[in-house]
Amino acid sequence: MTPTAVFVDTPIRIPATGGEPLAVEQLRELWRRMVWIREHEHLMQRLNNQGLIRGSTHLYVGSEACAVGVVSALSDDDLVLGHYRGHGHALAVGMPPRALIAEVLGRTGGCSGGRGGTKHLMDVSRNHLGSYAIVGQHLPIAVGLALAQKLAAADERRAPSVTVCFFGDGAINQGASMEAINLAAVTSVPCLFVCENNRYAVSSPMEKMVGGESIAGRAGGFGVLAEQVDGMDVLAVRDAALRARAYATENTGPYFLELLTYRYHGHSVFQVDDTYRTAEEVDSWRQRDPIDALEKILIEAAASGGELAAERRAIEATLADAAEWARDQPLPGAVSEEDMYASNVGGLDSWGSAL
Ligand SMILES: Cc1ncc(C[n+]2csc(CCOP(=O)(O)OP(=O)(O)O)c2C)c(N)n1
Ligand SMILES: [Mg+2]
Repeated sequence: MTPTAVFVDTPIRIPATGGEPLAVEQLRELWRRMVWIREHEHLMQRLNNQGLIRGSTHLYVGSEACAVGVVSALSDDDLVLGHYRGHGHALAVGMPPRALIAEVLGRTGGCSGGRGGTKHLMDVSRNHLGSYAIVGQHLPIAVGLALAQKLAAADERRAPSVTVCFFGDGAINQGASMEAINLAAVTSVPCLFVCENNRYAVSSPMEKMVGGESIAGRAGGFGVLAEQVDGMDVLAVRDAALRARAYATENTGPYFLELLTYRYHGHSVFQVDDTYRTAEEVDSWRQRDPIDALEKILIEAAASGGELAAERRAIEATLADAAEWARDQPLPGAVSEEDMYASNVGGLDSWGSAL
């Protein structure tokens, strides 16, 4: 029987080392969390193939370094919002796999009671304030939360903190996104915009969709400090997120990261036509796989390949158990007023009152 693994149901956090290299166990933690995400997504693909997921779902395979690298650099008061390709962000903040899988399967026991599904994940207890299905809709929400954080820090009700908003390259052509970035600049709020630029919005290549030299350059046009980062390198992402967070909290202002990444699978599990990109292109990104790259570093630093493979199998087994559990949960009842009002969503009130 394959041994099972224990998921650490708190956000992955690795304090800044002041430029010192991370210890082997810390590198292993980053690797482990990326593997949980990768294997979770493989499981989602299998559940979809078995017809167990109603509607679609969007896999995060290839971009694990983005969620893990950024969340590892945060502090406990920081808030996170994601988009519909959101399983990776949820696992990075520590959402238990059972709650995530049950949600994707539309079952009670899911993080949103099984009523939201794959695109509407939320875990207020872990400062995950939602994944959003409408492209670009959540950037204005993130700016509002960052304003609440600014006010709470100004009168010393809370330590300075940031709101992190993950979104895709497709969101950068939405008017609401541009308005939000501008508003963050003029109101000077600690919002960390994280654009996961995987080069495509469904099947539209960014070269045909995004004018200007770069997405980071667009943010720069609003006067927001911005950088382009290798989104396939978890250590580079983490370093950039540490810089961004330090800037945002010390200066009470926004920061923008454009993470250059890729999705190995189709836009959603329904997109089987891959003719909008070449096999060579997909392969060239797979060669730079973030998990393989870190595995190489770990093996050079002491870990044995066999030990890592065994841990990966244990993670896979635990996820399979979680899926069994989730499948046995009842479907939610008819929609009622329950869960409709903020007073039922403990934790948000304290941020709301900052305004
Ligand atoms: C306002 C809006 N327009 C269109 C859609 C349909 N849609 C869903 S995902 C998507 C592409 C978004 O691409 P991107 O932001 O690059 O994210 P990725 O899927 O690449 O992670 C579109 C157009 C939507 N959900 N919302
Ligand atoms: Mg994209």
